[in-house]
Amino acid sequence: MIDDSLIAADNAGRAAALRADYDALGAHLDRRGIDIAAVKARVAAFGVAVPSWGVGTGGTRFARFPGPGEPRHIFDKLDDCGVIHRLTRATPTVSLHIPWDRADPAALRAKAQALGLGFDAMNSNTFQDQPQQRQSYKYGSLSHTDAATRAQAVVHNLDCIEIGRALGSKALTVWIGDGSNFPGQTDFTRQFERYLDSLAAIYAGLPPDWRLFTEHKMYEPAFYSTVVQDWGTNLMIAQALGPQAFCLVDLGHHAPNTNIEMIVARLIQAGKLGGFHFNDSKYGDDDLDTGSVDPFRLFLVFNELVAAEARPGFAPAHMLDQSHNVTDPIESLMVSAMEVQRAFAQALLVDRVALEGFQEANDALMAARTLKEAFRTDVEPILAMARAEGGGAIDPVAAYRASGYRARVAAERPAVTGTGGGIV
Ligand SMILES: [Mn+2]
Repeated sequence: MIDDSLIAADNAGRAAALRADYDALGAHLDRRGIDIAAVKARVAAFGVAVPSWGVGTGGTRFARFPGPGEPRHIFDKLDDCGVIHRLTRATPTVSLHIPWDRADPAALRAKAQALGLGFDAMNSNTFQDQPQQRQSYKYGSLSHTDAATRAQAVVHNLDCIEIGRALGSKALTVWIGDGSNFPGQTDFTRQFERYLDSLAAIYAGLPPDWRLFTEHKMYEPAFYSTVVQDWGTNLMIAQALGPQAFCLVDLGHHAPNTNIEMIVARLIQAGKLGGFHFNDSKYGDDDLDTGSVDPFRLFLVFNELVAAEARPGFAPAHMLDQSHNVTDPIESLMVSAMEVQRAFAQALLVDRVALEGFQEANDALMAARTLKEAFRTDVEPILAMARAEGGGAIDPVAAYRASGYRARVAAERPAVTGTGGGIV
């Protein structure tokens, strides 16, 4: 799909400048007592999962504007995910959404293997009705007042686990749209109790080496209240279910100015941080590209993650979860994966011994300066060198545009003309 020779040709024109920049940064970091090769090795080993739905154009509650060459099905989506990983070497796994991606597991495995991809967490969908579905999710799923509707939603999640087992996945992320749109519409406590009962039934079906992730979301699609609205509720769920249950933090699902990095620290302290949905947000929700609005916040989140690395069994899952309405989704996902790597690399540069010293001495200015020194460092040569040495592109967007991939798949895949809303 992306010819090796094309990447090599594009890299050839950039290699000398990259080498010079990398060597200069290496000398600079050496003076700070940091081994650039060690940072590069950590970056090269760092992967973030791509959500299968991310390679399609998203939408808003107003409308969806389909782009050219939209993937028709999961196999097209895997092709697009393969391109992202081929060029960035940063996205080795794909996260599937059931039932959108339902297909023969053997065929899925073969396709993914051919593209050098694996499967990340499975995502269940009980927020929309499917053809031939007996009970409707209009008024909720796992927390629905009707027992048969709740049971149907539980069975769907167990089905997702079965599919995931066949694919080699090791985690289930439970998605719901449950909540309310009017004060008084639901009883907060009874609704949450029903949700916890349903989740306990799902948790009981979890293989011993799997993790279950729940994600808090302040609003949307229910705008008055959502069942899992904040990290406190999320932590209550993980603690009620047991040791295989963890909290997922979606950076966008917080009120503006919320101190997300402190939430991350709290969940780490409780031993319940499961992982992330990366994206960015200006006012609310989760639609903007990772690192596009507030890269400093992303860095501060990674600062907590790197600080927690020494904890036994600490292995958070990383996934992008964003909606692309005005860009080519492949380009947005490549740039976003690199932004995640950038924040990770910057966090690796924090002088933690010095930072702790300044904290203990109450030297606020020097503590803040220690973080800023890491954040201000342009780590692009490290990321680019890691990509190049891994067989990827020094400039993935440039190589992608030179490849003509989008025009090629647009010729193969029929144009989508639907005009419906399409938020994911
Ligand atoms: Mn999310």
